[in-house]
Amino acid sequence: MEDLNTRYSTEGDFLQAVGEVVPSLVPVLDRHPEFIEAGILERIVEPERILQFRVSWMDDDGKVHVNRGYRINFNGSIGPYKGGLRFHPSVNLGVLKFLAFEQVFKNSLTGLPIGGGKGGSDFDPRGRTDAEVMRFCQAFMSELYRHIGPDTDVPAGDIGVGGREIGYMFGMYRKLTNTFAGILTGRGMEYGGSLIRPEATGYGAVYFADEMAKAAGKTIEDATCLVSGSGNVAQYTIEKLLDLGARPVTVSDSSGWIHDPAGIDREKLAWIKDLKNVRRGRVSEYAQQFSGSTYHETDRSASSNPLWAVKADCAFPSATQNELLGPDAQNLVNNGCWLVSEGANMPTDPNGQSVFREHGVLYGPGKAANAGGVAVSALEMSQASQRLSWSREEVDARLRGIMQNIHRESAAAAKEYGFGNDLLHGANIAGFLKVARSMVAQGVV
Ligand code: NDP
Ligand code: 2IT
Repeated sequence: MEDLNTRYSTEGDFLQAVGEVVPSLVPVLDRHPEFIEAGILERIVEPERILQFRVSWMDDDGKVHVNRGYRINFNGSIGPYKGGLRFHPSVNLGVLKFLAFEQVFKNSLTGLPIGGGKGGSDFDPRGRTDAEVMRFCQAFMSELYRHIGPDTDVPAGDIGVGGREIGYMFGMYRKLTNTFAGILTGRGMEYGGSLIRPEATGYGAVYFADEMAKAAGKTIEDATCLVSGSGNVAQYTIEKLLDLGARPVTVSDSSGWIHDPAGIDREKLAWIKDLKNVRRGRVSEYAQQFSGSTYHETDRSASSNPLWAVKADCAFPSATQNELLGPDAQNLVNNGCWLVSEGANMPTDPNGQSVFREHGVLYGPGKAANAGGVAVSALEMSQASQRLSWSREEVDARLRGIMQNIHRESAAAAKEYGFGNDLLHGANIAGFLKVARSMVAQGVV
């Protein structure tokens, strides 16, 4: 950590992600001196390759813009690099390195043959027309296409990259290479996508919550639930919560959040999907649409987010990293919250994690709880290479099985290495072991 802190002192999110894993590995390295001899720890924190490129594009008024594009091939020892693309103004190398590092462990946990990668750009899609987004996606792919392939690296969506962007990028890849190949996941059903991929991250986060609750002799049925975000992950988290009889009462976006004490039902959820996916509006409109709900603007300089101070049983942070800090975790605990399942990547900071640990909150860390998205991406890759498509029921049953398995293996690893019921340590260890063994087997490369 000392070496990393010096070398990468400006990459705070990356240092935080590594810092959350290293303590879990201490007892593992004690038991496996071969990992120390093979320099696994020193190697696993360095990306195998980082690509950075210029993305030049023209807006609707003919003005030229330049953004930075990235793809990180973090660790390919158990399969082709796999992980999303994020388009958001906050994207930089430190953010993408944190996401790619997490992805290595997450992808290993799915039990499927996928290595870890991540990429994206500091392009801001907000307020851009479809034509501008298309030109940006085409410009981005006009460089990325040389570096990806079904057996090399298979990107997908993340913040700011959904079905529309995947479609535009796939079209450009096909034109440039004259091949129809499974080089992106999250594709439309008409051109090689998988049923349940759009739903998978949110559904998976709720399946994981269900597993945690059951293992503790509890249930999320009738539970009041806080959800942050209003994008892909948040929408399908709410949908699955409704399926299981829970009561979601909040959503948010980067401007503010909504509290709807009556509960967000299916009709309101359909309205949110249209607002965010079609009209691309702001959640503030919800309060005008549905009486009894309230809108609160987010104060970015505040040390806590009042969304997490709403009284509830369970929390599903599903927006972005470090959106749930120590004081937020304390507010949740004070109000009796007993379960947190992370749809987002690294939404809870280390202080928040300590509060959950101290108070015995059932805590599903992102790399375990949100692994359903990438797991179904891997199922999309399998279907694409077989040129077959599986039914909704089959993919959903596999997703459910994978989430159960991740829970079981993380819990078992925690116990085996002396961390009790701590799923954060357990997920880190279970994810690490498969990658570390593969790296040892493949020699010093
Ligand atoms: P979307 O772009 O669909 O939605 C993101 C949501 O989070 C929007 O409501 C957005 O608000 C809000 N948000 C984004 N950045 C911030 C910010 N800095 N502060 C507050 N709110 C913010 O992305 P996804 O739903 O796909 O991703 C959400 C999280 O889930 C991310 O952490 C992502 O890495 C993670 N994830 C996604 C997976 C997937 O399959 N898509 C898989 C696993 C994890 P606004 O509308 O204002 O931009
Ligand atoms: O963080 C993630 O796991 C994702 N954004 C999904 C990655 C993928 O390849 O489906």
